[in-house]
Amino acid sequence: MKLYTTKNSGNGYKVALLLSLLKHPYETVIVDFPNGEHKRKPFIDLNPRSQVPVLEDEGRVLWDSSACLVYIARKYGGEAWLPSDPGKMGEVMQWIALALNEIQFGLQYTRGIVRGIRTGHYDEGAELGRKGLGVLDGRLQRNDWLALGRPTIGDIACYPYTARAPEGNISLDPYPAVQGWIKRIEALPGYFKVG
Ligand SMILES: N[C@@H](CCC(=O)N[C@@H](CS)C(=O)NCC(=O)O)C(=O)O
Repeated sequence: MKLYTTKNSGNGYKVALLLSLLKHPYETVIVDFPNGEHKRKPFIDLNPRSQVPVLEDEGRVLWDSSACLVYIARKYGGEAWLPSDPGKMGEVMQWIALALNEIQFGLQYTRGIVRGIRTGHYDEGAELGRKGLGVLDGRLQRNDWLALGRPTIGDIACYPYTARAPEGNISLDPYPAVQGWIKRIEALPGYFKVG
């Protein structure tokens, strides 16, 4: 298995984190973003969106962190990280939806703007990001995990850019339940810190 990513990609890190929690071996391929490797062939043959992460496994190529998490969880994680029961699967996928909307276009993008690697409207992103944090905090005030009472790929998808929100000047102080959840994720066996 090969994971195409960059050193600082929170989306690539989601995939690496699940593989680490599952103790599944893989090879990391660093894509040279500063030299625009992701915008040219052969990389765009792997992902026409010019983005990391990309996963290659047994001749299959998948782009998007969520697609990679779903694939790995179902293929190598048994029923633990994404159960096959339709209702339970739907519960997990709700949180993936939050990761791909409020968290990506809110927390990921505001962090990118602050770090100078992305242009865009900071205030709009910050508002969306705080909306996402409010939803997470509301859920986590009464639950240790986002779905099913245990860690799932919903937690993994939401974790990296939530934990890094302060790098986008969005404080986690108003979200104590989110802070407790971050600590629980960081205590999971096999967890490793990004970078
Ligand atoms: N929804 C995608 C977002 C992927 C994404 O934003 N990747 C960033 C790195 S973290 C990237 O490759 N950016 C380069 C670009 O968009 O040109 C996912 O979850 O994989």
